[in-house]
Amino acid sequence: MQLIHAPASPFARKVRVLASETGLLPRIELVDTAVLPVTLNERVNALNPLGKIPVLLTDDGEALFDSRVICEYLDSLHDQPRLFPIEPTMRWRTLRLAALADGLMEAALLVRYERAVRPVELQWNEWAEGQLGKVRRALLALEAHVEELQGPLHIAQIAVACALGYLDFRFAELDWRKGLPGLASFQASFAARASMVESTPA
Ligand SMILES: N[C@@H](CCC(=O)N[C@@H](CS)C(=O)NCC(=O)O)C(=O)O
Repeated sequence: MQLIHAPASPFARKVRVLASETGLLPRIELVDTAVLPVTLNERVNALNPLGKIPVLLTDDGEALFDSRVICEYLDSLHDQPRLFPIEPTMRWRTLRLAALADGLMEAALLVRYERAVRPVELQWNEWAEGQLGKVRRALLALEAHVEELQGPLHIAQIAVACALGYLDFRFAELDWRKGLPGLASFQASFAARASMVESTPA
């Protein structure tokens, strides 16, 4: 399999962490690519009409996107405990938490694009602040549900850790740990896992 990714992408990092945790990483060739909303990447566009990474090329020749679909696909390929829970209550709680983490990443990424890619004279600070409001509310909600991040490994732990890792990477000035001791403690422990260390964004 091939994973079309970028080292800085938190969405691609989720896939890499899941692959590492489930022993699938040796079966995946990592293919680095640069993707920005303002530059054409013909290869990515041909594989994913949305022009976004990650994209997984399976051994059957399928191009899978987005990161949620790829993670669930990979979770069907190993014989360890499932990272997408099957028991209904656990499943919907976990997927809701993972969606919150993904939404946090999306809002943070949009602010990154606004500030790092959009010409300064076109930047819209109120809009960026609105996105950062989503980030802050998501952080508060994650802190309130931090007990759901305990216990056996599941997809929401991975998604949350990658979202928080992205804030550390691109938004250090947010100082997200302030006032969020539960989340800070979760991240301190999760970030030490080999899967996280080896996928640290650069
Ligand atoms: N919902 C998608 C989001 C993927 C995404 O936004 N990836 C970014 C890189 S981190 C991207 O490819 N951006 C290019 C663009 O928005 O045109 C997923 O979970 O895979």
